[in-house]
Amino acid sequence: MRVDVLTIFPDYLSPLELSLVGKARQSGLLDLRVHDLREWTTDRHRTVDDTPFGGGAGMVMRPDVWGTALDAVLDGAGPADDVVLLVPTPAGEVFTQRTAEELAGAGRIVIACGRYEGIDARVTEHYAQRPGTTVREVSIGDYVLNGGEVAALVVVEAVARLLPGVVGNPESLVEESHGAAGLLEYPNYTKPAQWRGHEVPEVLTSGHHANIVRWRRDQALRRTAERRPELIERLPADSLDRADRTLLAELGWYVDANGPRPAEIRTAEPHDAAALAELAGLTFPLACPPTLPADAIAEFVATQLDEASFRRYLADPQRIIDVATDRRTGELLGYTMVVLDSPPPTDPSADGAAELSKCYVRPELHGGGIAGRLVARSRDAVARTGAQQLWLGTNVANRRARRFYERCGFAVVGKRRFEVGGLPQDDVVMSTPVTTS
Ligand code: 6GU
Repeated sequence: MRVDVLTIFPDYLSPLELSLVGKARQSGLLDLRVHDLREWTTDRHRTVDDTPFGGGAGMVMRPDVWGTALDAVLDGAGPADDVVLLVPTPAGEVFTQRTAEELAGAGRIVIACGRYEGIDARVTEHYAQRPGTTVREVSIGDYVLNGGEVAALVVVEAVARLLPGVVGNPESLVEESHGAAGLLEYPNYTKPAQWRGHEVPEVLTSGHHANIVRWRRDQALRRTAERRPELIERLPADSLDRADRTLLAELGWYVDANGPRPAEIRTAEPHDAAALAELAGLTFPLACPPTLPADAIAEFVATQLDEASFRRYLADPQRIIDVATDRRTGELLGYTMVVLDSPPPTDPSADGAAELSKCYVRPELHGGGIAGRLVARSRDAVARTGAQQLWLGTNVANRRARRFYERCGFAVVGKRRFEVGGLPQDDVVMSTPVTTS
């Protein structure tokens, strides 16, 4: 690849003689040339700038000097039809790993480093019209530098290491921060295994490859959620497996068809009654066996899951209702309801037992970890009341629910009859001990 850099400080780019980029130049993978802009000045003082039209502080670089210089460099060696003219400026589009990848595919890059208040705007306007030339104004971040030279160093290094043969082991390009996975990279460790009292995470020395892969993925997700939450929001939904979603739920996210969104888990308030009734009416029928007539389900929904019932539940000090909502829109995503001092039918004399009477999540969000977080919160609330166990009944036919509760630590302890619209249904009773964590 051919790269030309134009600057009034050619020495600023001498670091590009070192390290990987220096080697790439020596081996011919990168043909990098640095030019002194002042070579194209014509006056005695080698002037490159002047005062801004319209007034204001600082100086602006003259278009005539830049025009002569760029014509000479662009018409020199290298492909004439696949050139990117790169202009570093804090007012540019943000330079990212995607930009670097795109530039690595260009035939040729010419970098025009401005100083002072920048280059006369007609220069980019003019070269954008040059056939075979793409002009890109790029910023390397939200801060101000004195000129484009440091940005040119950044761009050349980021692009050069993507050129075939520059990085010795191409594998090391695969799992990097800002790579295709869209996550920050997991932390790395090497010998010694003990250093100043700090140990290497045990999983990394376990030899268990699948666990190591999972641990690294968890670390990458945790770091990204903590440091760059906006990157989490850009993850495609289909790139996230169940373990990812469970972890993201712990970290305060839920995943819908569009990807992760921030969620909020809180105690329900009186104003939630209508949304609770709506969601209950939508989700309860889905938990019923297919043999149960629709009118029996409808009667149950109309008498026990209507807005008036939820108002009563919300006012009842013996009940704890928690909700998960979309943090931005407030939309209700799921809820749990616990009834305190409610012994299980399998053990009617049990003291201090609480019933997980409801746990429902919007069907399109099933498997997204929200229910697990809601159950964890209910369990904590129950623990604070001093209760010893949390139990629930779920229809024998609902194997999906049973598997979910098993993952939450519940075990089947017996059966019960549960009436829906006057029709007795077979439920399994599941229970979990509650301890303060
Ligand atoms: Cl590309 N140039 C200057 N002068 N300042 C910057 C920058 C570029 N990117 C961030 N700050």
